[in-house]
Amino acid sequence: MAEAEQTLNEALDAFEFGAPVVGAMRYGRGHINDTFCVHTQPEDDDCRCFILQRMSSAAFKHPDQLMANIISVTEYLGQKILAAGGDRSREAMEVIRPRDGGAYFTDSQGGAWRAYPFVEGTYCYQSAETPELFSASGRAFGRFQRMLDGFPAGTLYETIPHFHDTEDRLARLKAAVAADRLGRVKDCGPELEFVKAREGDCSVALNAMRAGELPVRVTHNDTKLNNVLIDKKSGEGLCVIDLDTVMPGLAIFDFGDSIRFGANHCAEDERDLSRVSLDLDLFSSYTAAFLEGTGGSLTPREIEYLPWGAKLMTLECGIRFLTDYLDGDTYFHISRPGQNLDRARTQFKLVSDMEAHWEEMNAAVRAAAR
Ligand code: ADP
Ligand code: GN1
Ligand code: MG
Repeated sequence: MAEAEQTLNEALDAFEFGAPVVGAMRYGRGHINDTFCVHTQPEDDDCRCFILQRMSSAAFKHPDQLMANIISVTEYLGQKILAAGGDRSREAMEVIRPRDGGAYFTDSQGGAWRAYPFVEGTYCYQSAETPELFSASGRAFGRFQRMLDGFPAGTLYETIPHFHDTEDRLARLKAAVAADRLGRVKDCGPELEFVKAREGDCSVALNAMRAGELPVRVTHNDTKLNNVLIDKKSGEGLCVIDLDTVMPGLAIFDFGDSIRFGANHCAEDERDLSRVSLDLDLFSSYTAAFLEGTGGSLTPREIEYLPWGAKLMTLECGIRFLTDYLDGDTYFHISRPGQNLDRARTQFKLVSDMEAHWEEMNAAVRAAAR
């Protein structure tokens, strides 16, 4: 697919932003969609911003289903927020319909675009600068899950089939190795050995789910710190964004993906692996905050499995980065060659560190649950 800039003007024309558009530029640090911040200038008011996104065609094969999910989830959350006396316009996403009244706009090259109001007065962080900030994100993701407790899960489309099916992710890595499309397998010996030694781990949560020990809930499934907006005034998690993967899933995976991304002090693509480690203090504070946000809705079994959620989301993400590296970087956006391999390496280093601190992680979870 061509650069999103080629059809940006078509997309800008397709939505009614309420005032003349004075600019649009690339925005944010997401790995999947092409995101732009649109500036408008009302005649006698301050400039207003909107988010305009071209949805990734590599990730999402059915934009109609994706948007149907997002509209029903945001409307459901909106009702809950209003009922609780909250601020609907800031605490939940809102879909702006294109002029033709559909849920999204299709450009002349087949690209699917959507728009949201920009949630003003918030920060979006790429790393947990303080434990308080990380805790705020944990409460927000926990609360998000609790708010969706009564959502009719059967009405949701599976926007990315087998998204957190770690066994399937492993199988796809093996297929990429077998294909070795770009001759990159030779660069990945230690990483492939690392995964091979943990093949059994890939089934731990899925086995517990199949055995009925872990319930399937409506979950976010992509709970990175940069997928929650933090209120500038209160420092609290205000609005959970990036709802592309809200689907039936495991609570421990929402917990785990936040730990993977946030409970360390390095970027996902850090090359100096000696700097990559699990920060147990951040782990503990996030655990307490996430449990607080879920409001006691997790079962004892789910709580017991939280460390597995962290380890498996990290292992799985490493497997996904490695697979994409072998496939030729077709899924995750990259800004330099080798970035997906570097990302895989940080994930595996983090998994090793979790294994080295497994008892402490379990003790921290028990302490937070007390
Ligand atoms: P991706 O799937 O590529 O991660 P996101 O939906 O997470 O895309 O958007 C990318 C970034 O854009 C976010 O991390 C955040 O910084 C910003 N963003 C997205 N939606 C909004 C919004 N409604 N208000 C403010 N910022 C937003
Ligand atoms: C992607 O969309 P974004 O950048 O918030 C990915 C996640 C990965 C993450 C790794 C839909 O998240 O699953 O864990 O990158 N999202 C999708 O940083 O694949
Ligand atoms: Mg995102």
